[in-house]
Amino acid sequence: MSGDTEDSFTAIRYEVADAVATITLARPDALNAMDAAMRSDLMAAITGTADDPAVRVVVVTGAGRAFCAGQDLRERTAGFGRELRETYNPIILSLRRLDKPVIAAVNGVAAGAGASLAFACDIRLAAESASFVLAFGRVGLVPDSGASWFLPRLVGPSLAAELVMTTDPLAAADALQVGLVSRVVPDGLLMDEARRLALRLAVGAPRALALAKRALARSPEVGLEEALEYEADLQDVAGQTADHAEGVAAFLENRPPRFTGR
Ligand code: T3D
Repeated sequence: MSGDTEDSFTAIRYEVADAVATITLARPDALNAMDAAMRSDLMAAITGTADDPAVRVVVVTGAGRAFCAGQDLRERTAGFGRELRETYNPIILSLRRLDKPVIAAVNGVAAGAGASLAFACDIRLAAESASFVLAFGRVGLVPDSGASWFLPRLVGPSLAAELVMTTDPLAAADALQVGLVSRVVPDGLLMDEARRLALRLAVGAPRALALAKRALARSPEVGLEEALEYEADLQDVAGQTADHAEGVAAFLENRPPRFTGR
Protein backbone atom coordinates (compact mmCIF):
# COMPACT_ATOMS: atom_id res chain seq x y z
CA MET A 1 0.00 0.00 0.00
CA SER A 2 1.40 3.32 -1.01
CA GLY A 3 1.79 6.67 0.70
CA ASP A 4 1.11 8.62 -2.48
CA THR A 5 -0.37 12.07 -2.63
CA GLU A 6 -2.13 13.21 -5.78
CA ASP A 7 -3.75 16.58 -6.34
CA SER A 8 -4.64 17.89 -9.78
CA PHE A 9 -7.98 19.50 -8.95
CA THR A 10 -9.07 23.07 -8.27
CA ALA A 11 -12.20 22.81 -6.14
CA ILE A 12 -11.32 19.68 -4.18
CA ARG A 13 -8.22 18.10 -2.73
CA TYR A 14 -7.53 14.46 -3.51
CA GLU A 15 -5.04 12.41 -1.56
CA VAL A 16 -4.29 8.71 -1.47
CA ALA A 17 -2.40 7.19 1.43
CA ASP A 18 -2.38 3.66 2.81
CA ALA A 19 -5.13 2.56 0.37
CA VAL A 20 -7.47 5.34 1.55
CA ALA A 21 -8.49 8.09 -0.88
CA THR A 22 -9.55 11.29 0.86
CA ILE A 23 -11.67 13.72 -1.13
CA THR A 24 -11.84 17.14 0.54
CA LEU A 25 -14.34 19.67 -0.79
CA ALA A 26 -12.21 22.79 -0.85
CA ARG A 27 -14.10 26.05 -1.26
CA PRO A 28 -14.19 26.93 2.45
CA ASP A 29 -15.02 30.63 1.93
CA ALA A 30 -18.34 29.55 0.37
CA LEU A 31 -18.83 26.71 2.89
CA ASN A 32 -17.78 24.32 0.10
CA ALA A 33 -20.85 25.18 -2.00
CA MET A 34 -20.81 23.14 -5.19
CA ASP A 35 -20.00 25.06 -8.34
CA ALA A 36 -19.44 23.51 -11.76
CA ALA A 37 -15.72 23.02 -11.09
CA MET A 38 -16.41 21.18 -7.85
CA ARG A 39 -18.99 18.91 -9.44
CA SER A 40 -16.62 18.11 -12.27
CA ASP A 41 -13.70 17.51 -9.88
CA LEU A 42 -15.84 15.36 -7.63
CA MET A 43 -17.01 13.20 -10.51
CA ALA A 44 -13.45 12.77 -11.79
CA ALA A 45 -12.18 11.91 -8.31
CA ILE A 46 -14.85 9.28 -7.73
CA THR A 47 -14.14 7.75 -11.14
CA GLY A 48 -10.44 7.83 -10.26
CA THR A 49 -11.03 5.89 -7.06
CA ALA A 50 -13.07 3.30 -8.96
CA ASP A 51 -10.27 2.82 -11.49
CA ASP A 52 -7.41 2.74 -8.97
CA PRO A 53 -6.75 -0.73 -7.54
CA ALA A 54 -4.54 0.87 -4.87
CA VAL A 55 -7.62 2.55 -3.37
CA ARG A 56 -9.72 0.37 -1.09
CA VAL A 57 -11.71 2.96 0.87
CA VAL A 58 -12.87 6.53 0.18
CA VAL A 59 -13.39 9.32 2.72
CA VAL A 60 -15.33 12.48 1.76
CA THR A 61 -15.04 15.59 3.92
CA GLY A 62 -15.03 19.38 3.74
CA ALA A 63 -12.33 22.00 4.28
CA GLY A 64 -12.95 24.66 6.93
CA ARG A 65 -16.06 24.83 9.08
CA ALA A 66 -18.59 23.24 6.69
CA PHE A 67 -19.05 19.90 4.96
CA CYS A 68 -20.92 21.36 1.97
CA ALA A 69 -23.60 24.07 1.60
CA GLY A 70 -25.15 22.50 -1.51
CA GLN A 71 -25.50 24.21 -4.86
CA ASP A 72 -23.51 27.44 -5.15
CA LEU A 73 -26.32 29.97 -5.13
CA ARG A 74 -24.09 32.56 -6.83
CA GLU A 75 -23.75 30.37 -9.91
CA ARG A 76 -26.30 30.75 -12.69
CA THR A 77 -27.81 27.49 -13.83
CA ALA A 78 -28.30 26.48 -17.44
CA GLY A 79 -31.42 24.58 -16.36
CA PHE A 80 -32.15 22.81 -13.09
CA GLY A 81 -33.24 19.44 -14.45
CA ARG A 82 -30.41 19.37 -16.93
CA GLU A 83 -27.78 20.30 -14.35
CA LEU A 84 -29.07 17.64 -12.00
CA ARG A 85 -29.16 14.96 -14.68
CA GLU A 86 -25.74 15.85 -16.07
CA THR A 87 -23.75 16.61 -12.93
CA TYR A 88 -25.35 15.90 -9.54
CA ASN A 89 -27.11 12.63 -10.35
CA PRO A 90 -24.03 10.95 -11.85
CA ILE A 91 -22.06 11.86 -8.70
CA ILE A 92 -24.70 10.31 -6.45
CA LEU A 93 -25.03 7.19 -8.59
CA SER A 94 -21.30 6.71 -8.92
CA LEU A 95 -20.87 6.88 -5.14
CA ARG A 96 -23.60 4.28 -4.69
CA ARG A 97 -22.17 2.06 -7.42
CA LEU A 98 -18.57 2.38 -6.29
CA ASP A 99 -17.38 -1.09 -5.28
CA LYS A 100 -15.55 0.36 -2.26
CA PRO A 101 -16.77 1.65 1.10
CA VAL A 102 -17.33 5.41 1.22
CA ILE A 103 -17.20 7.23 4.56
CA ALA A 104 -18.58 10.76 4.92
CA ALA A 105 -16.67 12.64 7.61
CA VAL A 106 -19.24 15.38 8.14
CA ASN A 107 -17.15 18.13 9.70
CA GLY A 108 -19.77 20.90 9.75
CA VAL A 109 -23.03 21.91 8.14
CA ALA A 110 -24.28 19.73 5.26
CA ALA A 111 -27.02 21.65 3.46
CA GLY A 112 -29.11 21.01 0.35
CA ALA A 113 -27.24 18.84 -2.12
CA GLY A 114 -24.40 18.77 0.42
CA ALA A 115 -26.67 16.78 2.71
CA SER A 116 -27.61 14.54 -0.23
CA LEU A 117 -23.92 13.91 -0.86
CA ALA A 118 -23.47 12.75 2.74
CA PHE A 119 -26.60 10.58 2.50
CA ALA A 120 -25.18 8.80 -0.57
CA CYS A 121 -22.11 7.65 1.38
CA ASP A 122 -22.14 4.25 3.10
CA ILE A 123 -21.19 5.43 6.59
CA ARG A 124 -21.56 8.89 8.11
CA LEU A 125 -19.40 10.08 11.00
CA ALA A 126 -20.17 13.54 12.32
CA ALA A 127 -18.25 16.15 14.25
CA GLU A 128 -20.08 17.53 17.28
CA SER A 129 -20.63 20.84 15.47
CA ALA A 130 -22.02 19.21 12.31
CA SER A 131 -25.65 19.56 11.24
CA PHE A 132 -27.90 18.60 8.35
CA VAL A 133 -30.14 21.18 6.72
CA LEU A 134 -32.62 20.16 4.03
CA ALA A 135 -32.31 23.74 2.79
CA PHE A 136 -33.97 23.26 -0.60
CA GLY A 137 -37.30 24.74 0.54
CA ARG A 138 -35.58 27.90 1.82
CA VAL A 139 -34.84 28.83 -1.78
CA GLY A 140 -38.12 27.54 -3.19
CA LEU A 141 -36.70 24.25 -4.48
CA VAL A 142 -37.48 20.59 -3.86
CA PRO A 143 -35.13 17.95 -2.39
CA ASP A 144 -32.79 16.67 -5.08
CA SER A 145 -29.60 14.70 -5.64
CA GLY A 146 -31.31 11.75 -3.97
CA ALA A 147 -32.43 13.52 -0.76
CA SER A 148 -36.07 12.50 -1.24
CA TRP A 149 -34.99 8.86 -1.71
CA PHE A 150 -32.33 8.54 0.97
CA LEU A 151 -33.82 10.53 3.82
CA PRO A 152 -37.05 8.53 4.45
CA ARG A 153 -35.00 5.34 4.27
CA LEU A 154 -32.44 6.67 6.72
CA VAL A 155 -34.68 8.37 9.31
CA GLY A 156 -38.25 7.26 8.49
CA PRO A 157 -41.01 9.08 6.61
CA SER A 158 -42.28 11.39 9.34
CA LEU A 159 -38.96 12.92 10.36
CA ALA A 160 -37.91 13.09 6.70
CA ALA A 161 -41.04 15.09 5.89
CA GLU A 162 -40.51 17.37 8.88
CA LEU A 163 -36.88 18.08 7.99
CA VAL A 164 -37.75 18.75 4.34
CA MET A 165 -40.84 20.85 5.05
CA THR A 166 -39.49 22.94 7.93
CA THR A 167 -35.85 23.03 6.71
CA ASP A 168 -34.88 23.09 10.40
CA PRO A 169 -31.31 21.93 11.04
CA LEU A 170 -30.76 18.49 12.55
CA ALA A 171 -27.84 18.70 14.97
CA ALA A 172 -25.21 15.95 15.05
CA ALA A 173 -26.39 14.61 18.41
CA ASP A 174 -29.95 14.30 17.10
CA ALA A 175 -28.69 12.78 13.85
CA LEU A 176 -26.99 10.11 15.95
CA GLN A 177 -30.16 9.44 17.91
CA VAL A 178 -32.20 8.83 14.73
CA GLY A 179 -29.49 6.76 13.05
CA LEU A 180 -28.58 9.24 10.31
CA VAL A 181 -24.96 9.09 11.47
CA SER A 182 -23.26 6.19 13.18
CA ARG A 183 -20.91 8.20 15.40
CA VAL A 184 -20.42 11.72 16.71
CA VAL A 185 -16.92 12.72 17.76
CA PRO A 186 -15.33 15.92 19.07
CA ASP A 187 -14.56 18.30 16.20
CA GLY A 188 -10.78 18.02 16.47
CA LEU A 189 -10.87 14.23 16.41
CA LEU A 190 -13.17 13.68 13.42
CA MET A 191 -10.50 13.06 10.80
CA ASP A 192 -8.50 10.79 13.12
CA GLU A 193 -11.64 8.75 13.75
CA ALA A 194 -12.53 8.64 10.03
CA ARG A 195 -9.00 7.58 9.17
CA ARG A 196 -8.98 4.90 11.84
CA LEU A 197 -12.21 3.46 10.48
CA ALA A 198 -11.01 3.74 6.88
CA LEU A 199 -7.78 1.90 7.69
CA ARG A 200 -9.75 -0.89 9.35
CA LEU A 201 -11.91 -1.27 6.24
CA ALA A 202 -8.83 -1.05 4.01
CA VAL A 203 -7.49 -4.30 5.43
CA GLY A 204 -10.85 -6.05 5.02
CA ALA A 205 -11.58 -8.41 2.11
CA PRO A 206 -12.28 -5.99 -0.78
CA ARG A 207 -14.56 -8.28 -2.81
CA ALA A 208 -16.62 -9.20 0.23
CA LEU A 209 -16.97 -5.51 1.19
CA ALA A 210 -18.03 -4.63 -2.35
CA LEU A 211 -20.61 -7.40 -2.48
CA ALA A 212 -21.91 -6.53 1.00
CA LYS A 213 -22.33 -2.92 -0.15
CA ARG A 214 -24.37 -4.13 -3.12
CA ALA A 215 -26.63 -6.24 -0.93
CA LEU A 216 -27.22 -3.39 1.52
CA ALA A 217 -27.93 -0.93 -1.30
CA ARG A 218 -30.45 -3.29 -2.84
CA SER A 219 -32.27 -4.24 0.35
CA PRO A 220 -34.74 -1.32 0.52
CA GLU A 221 -36.03 -2.17 -2.93
CA VAL A 222 -36.71 -5.89 -2.59
CA GLY A 223 -38.75 -8.29 -0.46
CA LEU A 224 -37.25 -10.87 1.90
CA GLU A 225 -37.38 -13.74 -0.59
CA GLU A 226 -35.53 -11.76 -3.23
CA ALA A 227 -33.00 -10.56 -0.64
CA LEU A 228 -32.35 -14.14 0.46
CA GLU A 229 -31.88 -15.20 -3.15
CA TYR A 230 -29.51 -12.29 -3.82
CA GLU A 231 -27.47 -13.11 -0.69
CA ALA A 232 -27.13 -16.69 -1.90
CA ASP A 233 -25.94 -15.47 -5.33
CA LEU A 234 -23.41 -13.12 -3.77
CA GLN A 235 -22.18 -15.79 -1.37
CA ASP A 236 -21.51 -18.07 -4.34
CA VAL A 237 -19.20 -15.35 -5.65
CA ALA A 238 -17.58 -14.47 -2.30
CA GLY A 239 -17.13 -18.13 -1.40
CA GLN A 240 -14.96 -18.68 -4.49
CA THR A 241 -12.49 -15.91 -3.70
CA ALA A 242 -8.94 -16.46 -2.53
CA ASP A 243 -9.75 -14.02 0.27
CA HIS A 244 -12.39 -16.39 1.65
CA ALA A 245 -9.81 -19.19 1.71
CA GLU A 246 -7.31 -16.81 3.33
CA GLY A 247 -9.86 -15.72 5.96
CA VAL A 248 -10.60 -19.31 6.93
CA ALA A 249 -6.89 -20.25 6.94
CA ALA A 250 -6.07 -17.21 9.11
CA PHE A 251 -8.84 -18.15 11.54
CA LEU A 252 -7.62 -21.74 11.81
CA GLU A 253 -3.99 -20.64 12.18
CA ASN A 254 -4.96 -18.00 14.73
CA ARG A 255 -3.34 -15.10 12.82
CA PRO A 256 -4.59 -11.91 11.15
CA PRO A 257 -5.68 -12.44 7.52
CA ARG A 258 -3.87 -10.82 4.58
CA PHE A 259 -6.57 -10.02 2.05
CA THR A 260 -5.50 -9.29 -1.51
CA GLY A 261 -8.79 -8.66 -3.28
CA ARG A 262 -8.56 -11.86 -5.29
O1 T3D B 1 -28.85 22.95 -10.32
C1 T3D B 1 -29.34 23.47 -9.34
O2 T3D B 1 -29.10 24.60 -8.99
C2 T3D B 1 -30.27 22.67 -8.48
C3 T3D B 1 -29.57 22.07 -7.35
C4 T3D B 1 -29.95 22.42 -6.10
C5 T3D B 1 -29.34 21.72 -4.97
C6 T3D B 1 -29.23 22.57 -3.73
O3 T3D B 1 -28.30 22.32 -3.01
S1 T3D B 1 -30.39 23.78 -3.38
C7 T3D B 1 -29.88 24.34 -1.77
C8 T3D B 1 -28.70 25.30 -1.87
N1 T3D B 1 -28.13 25.56 -0.56
C9 T3D B 1 -28.70 26.37 0.33
O4 T3D B 1 -29.77 26.91 0.14
C10 T3D B 1 -27.92 26.64 1.59
C11 T3D B 1 -27.49 28.10 1.63
N2 T3D B 1 -26.68 28.35 2.81
C12 T3D B 1 -27.22 28.47 4.03
O5 T3D B 1 -28.39 28.34 4.24
C13 T3D B 1 -26.26 28.81 5.13
O6 T3D B 1 -25.10 29.36 4.58
C14 T3D B 1 -25.89 27.58 5.99
C15 T3D B 1 -27.10 27.12 6.80
C16 T3D B 1 -25.37 26.44 5.12
C17 T3D B 1 -24.78 28.00 6.97
O7 T3D B 1 -25.13 29.21 7.63
P1 T3D B 1 -24.04 30.08 8.37
O8 T3D B 1 -24.75 31.18 9.08
O9 T3D B 1 -23.18 29.18 9.19
O10 T3D B 1 -23.07 30.65 7.22
P2 T3D B 1 -23.38 31.87 6.24
O11 T3D B 1 -22.94 33.15 6.88
O12 T3D B 1 -24.76 31.81 5.72
O13 T3D B 1 -22.40 31.54 5.01
C18 T3D B 1 -21.00 31.81 5.06
C19 T3D B 1 -20.54 32.17 3.67
O14 T3D B 1 -20.78 31.07 2.78
C20 T3D B 1 -21.31 33.35 3.11
O15 T3D B 1 -20.44 34.07 2.24
P3 T3D B 1 -19.83 35.49 2.69
O16 T3D B 1 -20.97 36.38 3.03
O17 T3D B 1 -18.97 35.16 3.90
O18 T3D B 1 -19.04 35.93 1.50
C21 T3D B 1 -22.39 32.68 2.29
O19 T3D B 1 -22.89 33.49 1.25
C22 T3D B 1 -21.60 31.51 1.71
N3 T3D B 1 -22.51 30.43 1.31
C23 T3D B 1 -23.17 29.59 2.12
N4 T3D B 1 -23.92 28.76 1.40
C24 T3D B 1 -23.73 29.09 0.11
C25 T3D B 1 -22.82 30.16 0.04
N5 T3D B 1 -22.43 30.70 -1.12
C26 T3D B 1 -22.96 30.20 -2.24
N6 T3D B 1 -23.84 29.17 -2.27
C27 T3D B 1 -24.24 28.58 -1.11
N7 T3D B 1 -25.07 27.54 -1.15
